[in-house]
Amino acid sequence: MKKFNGREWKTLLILSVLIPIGLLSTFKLTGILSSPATIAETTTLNAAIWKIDPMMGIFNIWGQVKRNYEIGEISTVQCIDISDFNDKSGEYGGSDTLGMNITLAATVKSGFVNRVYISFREDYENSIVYLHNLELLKLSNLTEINYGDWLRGDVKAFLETSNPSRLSNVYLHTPVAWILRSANKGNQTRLLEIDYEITYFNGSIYKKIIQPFQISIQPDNNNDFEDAEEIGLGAHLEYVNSQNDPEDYYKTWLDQGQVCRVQLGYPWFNYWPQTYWYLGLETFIYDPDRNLIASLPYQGRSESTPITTEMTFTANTTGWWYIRVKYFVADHIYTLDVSILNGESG
Ligand SMILES: [Ca+2]
Ligand SMILES: [Ca+2]
Ligand SMILES: [Ca+2]
Repeated sequence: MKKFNGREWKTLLILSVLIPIGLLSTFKLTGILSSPATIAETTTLNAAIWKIDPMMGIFNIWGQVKRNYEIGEISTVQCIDISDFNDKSGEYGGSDTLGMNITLAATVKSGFVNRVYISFREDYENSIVYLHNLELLKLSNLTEINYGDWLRGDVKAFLETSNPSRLSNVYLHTPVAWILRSANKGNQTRLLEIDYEITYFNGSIYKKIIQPFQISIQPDNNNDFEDAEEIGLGAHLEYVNSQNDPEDYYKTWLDQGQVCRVQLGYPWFNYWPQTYWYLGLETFIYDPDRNLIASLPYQGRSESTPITTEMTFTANTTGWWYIRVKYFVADHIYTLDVSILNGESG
C-alpha cells in the first residue's frame, strides 16, 4: 500500500472536502422542492427593461422597474429596485457592483400560490450574483427555501420557495448584489436577466406566470448630432461623466405647433440636499436645422434652488428636435423627462 507524505495527505483531505461540496451544488441546482405534477398553462409576459450607462464612482440610484399583472384569478406585483452602484466595492474585492432589491407579491383569488422561483442569468462568465446568505430575506407565507448563488455558468443564482400551507397570498423581498467584475469598466455592455416564476393553483388547474426582467448597463454612443439617441416621451434615467461619457445627444420628433417641455432632474439631491452645491450639467435645445434655441447653464445652488430645471419651447417646424446634455462639473445621474403640453406627440 502506498504511503502518503504530509503534502499528499493534505491533498487527499482537500479532495474529500471538495467532493461533497460538488455534490451539494448539483443537488441545489436540481432543486429539492415539490413541484405540481402538471402545469396546464404557462404565460410568459413581456420583459421589463431597465438600463443605465456604465458608471464610474459611487452612486445611489433609486431606479425602479415594476410590473403589475392582474387577471381575475391572480394579481401580482413584481418589482426590482436598483439601489446603488460602486465601481470599486470594498465589500467585493474592488469589483464594480450594482445593488438591487427584489420584491414579489401575489394573491390568488380562490386557490393558492404553490411555488416562487427566481433565477439570475448572465452569459458573462466572471460575474457573480450574491443573495447575502438570505440573511435579509423577508418572506410571508412562503416557507420551504432552496437557493444557490455565487454559481458558475449562465445561471448565477436562484431562489426557490414554496407554500406548503396553500395560502392565497405570498410576499418575498430580498436584496441582491450583482458583482459585475467588468474587464473594461466604463465601456462593457452587460445584461442580467432575472425571471420571476410564480406557479399557482386557480381552484382547478396549476398555472405558471413568468415575468422576465432585463437589467442592463450599456455604453451610449450619443456624443454628437449624427449619433443622437432617439428618445420617447416620459422620464429616462441617464448619466454623464468627464471621462468616457461627457455628452448625451437625444432627438425627439415634434410636429409644428407642439409645445414641448424638457425637464432635467438631479435625483441625488432628493436624498442628500446638503451635498453638491451646484447643478453640474448644461442643457441645450436645437431645432431640426441644429440652431440653438434654448439653453440652461451650469448653476450653483442653495438649498432653496429647485432640483429640477426645465425648458419649454414651441416647435415652429416639424422634424427631429435635439436635446443635448453636457457634463460641466461632477459626474451625474440625471433624469430627463420630455413631455408635450398641448395634446399627443406626433
Ligand atoms: Ca444613455
Ligand atoms: Ca450618457
Ligand atoms: Ca454620451
